[in-house]
Amino acid sequence: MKRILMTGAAGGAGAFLRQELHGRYHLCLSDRIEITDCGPGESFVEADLEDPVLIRKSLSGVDGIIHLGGYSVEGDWHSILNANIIGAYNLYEAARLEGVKRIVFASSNHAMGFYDRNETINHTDVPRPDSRYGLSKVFGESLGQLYVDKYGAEVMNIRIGNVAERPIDARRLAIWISPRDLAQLVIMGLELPDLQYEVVYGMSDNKRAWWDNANALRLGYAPQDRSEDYASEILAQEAGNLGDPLADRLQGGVFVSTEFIPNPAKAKLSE
Ligand code: 15L
Repeated sequence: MKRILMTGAAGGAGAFLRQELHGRYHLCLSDRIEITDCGPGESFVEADLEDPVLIRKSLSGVDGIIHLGGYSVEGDWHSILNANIIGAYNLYEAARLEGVKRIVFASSNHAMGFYDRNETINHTDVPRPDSRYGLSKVFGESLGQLYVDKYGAEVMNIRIGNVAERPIDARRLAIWISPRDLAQLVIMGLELPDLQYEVVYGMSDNKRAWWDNANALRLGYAPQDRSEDYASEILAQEAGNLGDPLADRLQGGVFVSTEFIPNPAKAKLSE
């Protein structure tokens, strides 16, 4: 059975993927917080992403990596820099040194959040990050491209929308991904023969999508779940909500409108 290192395994996506991937791989779970509920086929491994020596140790005997670690929402620059940018670099570098080629990177829709919801974008569109967090995901994706081109790594970047049991609001009707659909993409990233560098969108079969996920479908993705099944209930719940015009117009939602300066020329800049 393949041994797979899962960074950030104590987070929400990690919890879903642990359930979905159970029995398929031996999962070496790492996080800053010790994971104490390891089941059969799982073990905890200490690997702070900011500590290159520990990360290298955690990769011994590993066949592939699911990199979920780091900040999964907006944060201050220092935190994002250390956890997401330096952390991702440390992981890729340790993987190169240990000869671990296959990496599935949990990128995010926030790498593309400044696109309008009227636009349908695909894996070839240029990034438009909506936050320091989104910017760190653009860095992580490009880091993968560099390690593929220069060192022969094999990388799948999944721009995850929102993973949950069900979509939680109108925005998520476009970007939701069920745990089993996310697991399908992760398995493709770990097991597809001849993978070099691919970018796919992490969403289920969503009628209201803003993304053309042709690249994932070309690679064999066959999503099982559809957000539309929840649409009438969610839209009825939200009917009459005033909302935030900018967040409601652009794909990244409140990640776009947070700290947004409507008229930079006239704004008094604060530190
Ligand atoms: C993300 O990238 C976050 O990790 C997640 O917490 C959600 O905020 C999600 O995006 C989203 O856009 O809904």
